[in-house]
Parts: sequence; structure tokens; C-alpha cells
Amino acid sequence: MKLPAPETWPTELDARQSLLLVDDDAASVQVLARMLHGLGELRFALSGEDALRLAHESAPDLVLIDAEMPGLSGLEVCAALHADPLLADVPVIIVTGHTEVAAEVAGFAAGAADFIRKPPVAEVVVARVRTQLRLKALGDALRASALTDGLTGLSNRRRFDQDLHTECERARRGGDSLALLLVDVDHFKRYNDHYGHVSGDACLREVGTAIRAAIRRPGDLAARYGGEEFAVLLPQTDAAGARGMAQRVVDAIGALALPHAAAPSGAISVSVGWAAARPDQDPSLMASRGESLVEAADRRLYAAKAAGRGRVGE
Ligand code: GH3
Ligand code: MG
Ligand code: MG
Ligand code: MG
Ligand code: MG
Repeated sequence: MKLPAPETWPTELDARQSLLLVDDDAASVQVLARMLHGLGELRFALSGEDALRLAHESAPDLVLIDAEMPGLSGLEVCAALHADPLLADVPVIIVTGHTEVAAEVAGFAAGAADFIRKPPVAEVVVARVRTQLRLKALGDALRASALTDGLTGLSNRRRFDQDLHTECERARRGGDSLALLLVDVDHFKRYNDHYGHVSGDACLREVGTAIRAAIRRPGDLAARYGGEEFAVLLPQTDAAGARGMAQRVVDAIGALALPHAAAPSGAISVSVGWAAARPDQDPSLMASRGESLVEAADRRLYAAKAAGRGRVGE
């Protein structure tokens, strides 16, 4: 995994980080809230059950939770958060009056990040919370960078493969259609040869930005598939929708009117292949992790190249 540049590492606490404070005793929650004022957005829960519900709703950056509560205990909530893929990265600090080693060992086994002794001491609480928030922000930045293409800022191939798999499963479960586009910049080797790689990189950035702008729905995902190739994942989209989006992308790149003196048309263009499948009609296209859908789009991309480039493949 490539590390993000150190200057982008979070050094200041992010004011938008959110903390969930949980204790069955409201006065204890208030004490913690006063100590943590200004360290982030504070939310509160008075039971383990409410804490889990709030955590699912708001995905906090840190949970401070009382070990002993009627109903779900702090440890049980911690274990439940840890078992949920969407919340497994949320650090949990257990607040406890127990000082035995066994209690601490049980907490760490449940996935706790740290402990705070009751009664809490402000300086210690703030120091431990700051540490966990900083680690959480750094982890978030690393996770985001591992899934982002450094040149264009679009999702990278790893993220695209993950999302393709997820969307195939979702489409199979829901019976929805799923579509994707493969976008390949035409005569790009000649562009590099003519203008140099630095200009080539700038051109790829502009193409990536234009593809992202051409996408209409929030669920659609644009990615750099590799080299001068991009991919767009279009959930709940049928063949007609996919073909329409493919044409939109061809037109959007044409509208950029980026000069390409070494190409027959004199401007940067893209060829686009598309594929769409419905689980009931084309089960084989959606099998496994979606590779068949990519292959189908690739065939139309090849057809677009063969038919003269700068167009949607049929
Ligand atoms: P076609 O129209 O058939 O797609 O021709 P093409 O030249 O675009 O295709 P080819 O696969 O022969 O060449 C792709 C070129 O894309 C070669 C490579 O140098 C360039 N390329 C790939 N990744 C990058 C990149 O990150 N930056 C730059 N500047 N160029 C890249
Ligand atoms: Mg309690
Ligand atoms: Mg290519
Ligand atoms: Mg090629
Ligand atoms: Mg190309």
C-alpha cells in the first residue's frame, strides 16, 4: 500500500470528528462531555442498545463506553461494533471502575482500543481521546488513499474491483440490472510521444474529471481502470441507459476539445465499450465477481476502436 504524502497526514484534530459517549448514568456522561468539549462533535447514549443504534446511524470516530450497564455491557457493544465490517474501525475506549488485569484483558479481547479508569481524570481522558482520534484520522486517510488513484483522484482499480463485486451481489439479490462502461483514450501513445508524459498526465487528469462530471447518479462510480483506461460502474442501469451514458462520455470528452496534433481527428477522443446485465436474463454475465461483464464491455470497446475510434461500440 502506498503511503499518502506526509504533508497530507492529519496533524490537527479534525473538528468534524464525532464522539459517542455512553453511560447508563447521565451524570457520568455529563462529566465526560465537559472534559471533551471542543474535541469533536459529541453524541450521547444511556444504554448499550442505544449506543449500537446511534453508531449505525452516525458512524462515530470514537466511542467512550461505560463497562457496566444494565442490558448490553460496554464490552458487548465493543464486540458487536468490532464484528460489523462498517464499524470495525471505530476505536472504543472502555470506561471502568475495575482495575483487575483480567477485566483489561477481556476488554482488549473484545476489541477495545484503550481504557479510562473511573472516576475519570480530565487530563488523562483528553490525552487518551486525542490519541485515538489522531489514529482514527490517520487510518481513515490511509484507507482512502489505498482506494484512490493518485493521478486523477478517481477510485483506483482496487476500489473498482471491490465495488464491481459488491454491486454484482447486490444486483443478484435485488434482481436489478447492472451496467458498466470501459473508456479508453484514443491514440494516447502518440499523445505522449508528441507532447511528453507530463502533458500526458495532465490530459488524463482532465479526462478523468470530465468522466466524473458526466456521471449523473450518486451511486455511479468512476474509476481509473489502468493506464489510459477508465471504468464507470452504473448500478440499476439497463442496456439503453448504459449506451446513453457511453455516448455522454464520448460527447463530454469531445467537448473538452483538447488538441492532439498526432491523432487523425486533431483532438483527444475516447472509445467506449458498455455492458449491461440482469440477473434473471443474463445470469452468466453476473456470475462470480463481474469479470464477464468487463469482458463484454471490452468486446464493444474493441469494436469502437475497429470502427474508427471516438465512438460507442456496438
Ligand atoms: P488506442 O487508440 O488503440 O487505444 O491507442 P493507444 O496509443 O491509446 O493505446 P496503447 O495501449 O498502445 O497505448 C496506451 C498509452 O497510454 C501508452 C502509455 O504510455 C500511455 N499511458 C498509460 N498510462 C499512462 C500514464 O499514467 N501517464 C501517461 N502520460 N501515459 C500513460
Ligand atoms: Mg454503569
Ligand atoms: Mg488502452
Ligand atoms: Mg492498448
Ligand atoms: Mg488507448
